[in-house]
Amino acid sequence: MENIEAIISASLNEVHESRVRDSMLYSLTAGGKRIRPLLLFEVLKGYGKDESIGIPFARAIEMIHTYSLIHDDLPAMDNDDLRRGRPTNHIQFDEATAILAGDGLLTEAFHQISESREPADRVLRCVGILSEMAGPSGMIYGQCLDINESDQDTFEEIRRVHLYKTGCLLSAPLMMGAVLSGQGEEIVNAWHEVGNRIGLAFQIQDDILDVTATAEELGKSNSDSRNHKVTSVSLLGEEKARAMMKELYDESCIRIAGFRGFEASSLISMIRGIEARFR
Ligand code: GRG
Repeated sequence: MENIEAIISASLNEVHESRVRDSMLYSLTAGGKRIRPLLLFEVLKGYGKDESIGIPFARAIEMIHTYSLIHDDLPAMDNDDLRRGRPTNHIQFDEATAILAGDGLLTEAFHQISESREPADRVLRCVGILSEMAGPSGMIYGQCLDINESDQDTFEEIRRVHLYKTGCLLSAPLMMGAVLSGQGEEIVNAWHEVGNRIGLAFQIQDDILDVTATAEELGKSNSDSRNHKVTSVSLLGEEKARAMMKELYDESCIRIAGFRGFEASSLISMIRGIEARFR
């Protein structure tokens, strides 16, 4: 299989040339960490499947993630001007084009999945998972809670925002990897539980980095600190937040090691790598 950058940057080869395609490609190839597609490939590998069957799904998840970042940076949302070390999409292009680029990435994601030649019942289940995890009962629900600050006075409320806004899009590739490997619903749900823990840990870590790293190191604006947003760090303090993050990553690795028929070592080292990330 080609490397992840080649896979992602070829995603739009069949799309009509236009300003919106340029804008989609600008954000898609801006050097994200590719955590979500890599998680999908790791699950397939752990179950002994040919990773290349995951390519359309890996592209789809990275497209949806990229669209969410483009829209999150818009003036009507976080109004940020730096993302993945570059000007945000609406700064580089314009607001209308950035909105279209996000819409285009979301729609094209499902077109990519339609190109899969895996068994139709598995492909359909993946469409269900991805649309639920990204949609109004998933990431969009989390974003809706996030922009209503009255919903965020306690850690329980913040935890709910994290679970939906961040956890759902990290659970989706784990769950789709399990479906494409022929696992049943019980195991798919167990992967969802793992994704919830990784998602919470990942967002707590993001909150810690928001106060401990510079925008230059992060490649994005420290907008939460700047906007005095309630975060896990502002509610728990850095030390408690760090302890909780570690516990959640540890728990995820223990659960992964317990999956029957799954060779866990490579995914566990990936998760330990995420735990050690600086951006
Ligand atoms: C506006 C539709 C819409 C959704 C917004 C995902 C999201 C919901 C907003 C993005 C901002 C944010 C802080 C999301 C939490 C998840 C997170 C930490 C995203 C950054 O993911 P990384 O670190 O990014 O994987 P890269 O750039 O490496 O791909």
